[in-house]
Amino acid sequence: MATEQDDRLTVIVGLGGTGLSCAKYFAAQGEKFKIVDSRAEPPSLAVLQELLPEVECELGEFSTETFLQAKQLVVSPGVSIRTKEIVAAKKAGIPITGDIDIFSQQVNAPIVAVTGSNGKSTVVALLAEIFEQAGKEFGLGGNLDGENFKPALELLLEEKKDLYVLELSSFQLETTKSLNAEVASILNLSADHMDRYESLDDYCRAKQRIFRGCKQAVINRDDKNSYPLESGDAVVWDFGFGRPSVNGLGLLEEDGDQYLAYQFEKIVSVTELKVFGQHNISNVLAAMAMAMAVNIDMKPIRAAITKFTGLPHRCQWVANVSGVEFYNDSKGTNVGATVAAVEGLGQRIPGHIVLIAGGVAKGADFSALVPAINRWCKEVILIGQDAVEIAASFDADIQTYFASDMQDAVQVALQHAVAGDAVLLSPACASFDMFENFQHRGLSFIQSVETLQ
Ligand code: UMA
Ligand code: ADP
Repeated sequence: MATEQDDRLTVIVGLGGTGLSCAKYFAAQGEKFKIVDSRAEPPSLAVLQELLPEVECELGEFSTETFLQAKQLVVSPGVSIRTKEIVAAKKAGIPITGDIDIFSQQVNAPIVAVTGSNGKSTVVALLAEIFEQAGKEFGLGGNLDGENFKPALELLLEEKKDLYVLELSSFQLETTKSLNAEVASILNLSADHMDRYESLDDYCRAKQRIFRGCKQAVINRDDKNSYPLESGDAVVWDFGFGRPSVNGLGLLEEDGDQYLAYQFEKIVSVTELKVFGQHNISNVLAAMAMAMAVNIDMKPIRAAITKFTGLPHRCQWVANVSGVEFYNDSKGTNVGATVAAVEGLGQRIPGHIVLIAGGVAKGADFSALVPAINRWCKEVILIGQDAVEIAASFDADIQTYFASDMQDAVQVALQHAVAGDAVLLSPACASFDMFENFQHRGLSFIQSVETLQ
């Protein structure tokens, strides 16, 4: 009996980097599709028109009719699946998917998958260094930015690799049914993107989807939210700051020195790492566990973790001006990240921190910053659209200053610091009120510091 032909088009929702990669992938597969974007001039339009001029694009306000006529919707992470037209399509039974879901169905090599509120990019960069040292052919993609930007489906258009390392956001996981990773981890969990989630639980549930169908899970002993709620029969590895457990990584003390260790075996001394702060020790332990889960020997792991100097815009040293150290942590885009950066730097310097923070608050609760500020900071300089709202959640005795721009913030910070202090840009906010992205904000900080010298 002949089956009815399905003439409906796959609809790609969003024409940014993800939408473009989906278009290239579907074109290569011979899949019929169109693209919709609610903006008149989406970021990847010009490239799409050059590469695939025949593809139909529907720009401007989303049309429910288009969504209801779709074979499936492939939704970009920047578009909420709670958008009313998508909700209507879902109700009508139209399948909703995303690029990571498609990737996981098509790939035939192991996936090493990393999510978490903070430390994702650092951990995948550590894994990349480890796999390079081990001579593995690997692909790296997902929620990465800057020079490592590579939507996952781009990886499938390249030569096949031994394994794939994916950095995944909660947005990408929302549209992923079963990732089936070889090894998956939620590094840590603290509030972020509260403008897109109803509650922390809701955000947590999106992150949990990383464990669906995984063979091995890497959990953070110090963060219960990193434990799989449904692990099935996955092998579990763990990491944390205490002594290592049976299948775990942790810290061992000997003669006053601290060592990163697996079970009873000391691997490297904390002093051999080039990155600083407890949060980075946690990141290194997580990367070690994930690499061990895919059978990488300790030799390349040791070589990589002692070589790794960290990524730009993450607690990156910028300059010393009159004895005051300047650090750029522009990627600190939520409260948890800024707490980690303040704690890490505070423990390292002889003086106090002048913190530069602020921007787009994303519905966050800034009172969680107060204990770290009270302990390590002498002043907070606030920038950006939500500066006043942020200051209102601080204790009245925290010194605050509202700066007009980055140059003003940096100048005032230097005036209020003394030798031995540090000025830290760690905004705990998104950047798009004043800057193109967090890299632009970090570069603006670096340029402003240069004018002080
Ligand atoms: N769009 C609409 N309507 C909307 C919202 C967006 O049509 O209501 C359109 C925009 O006009 C634009 C497109 O959707 O054309 C943008 O898509 P996108 O925001 O998903 O951006 P991409 O370029 O596809 O980048 C996404 C991730 N961006 C987000 O999740 C916001 C990138 O993560 C990721 O690197 C990329 O896919 C490849 O996987 C960036 C990010 O900021 C680094 N991530 C957040 C974070 O790390 O905190 C989650
Ligand atoms: P992500 O990719 O998850 O945003 P990054 O590795 O880019 O994470 O780090 C972003 C910021 O988060 C850093 O600049 C630092 O302030 C903070 N951070 C990094 N690792 C951790 C961690 N393990 N726990 C808490 N904060 C962290």
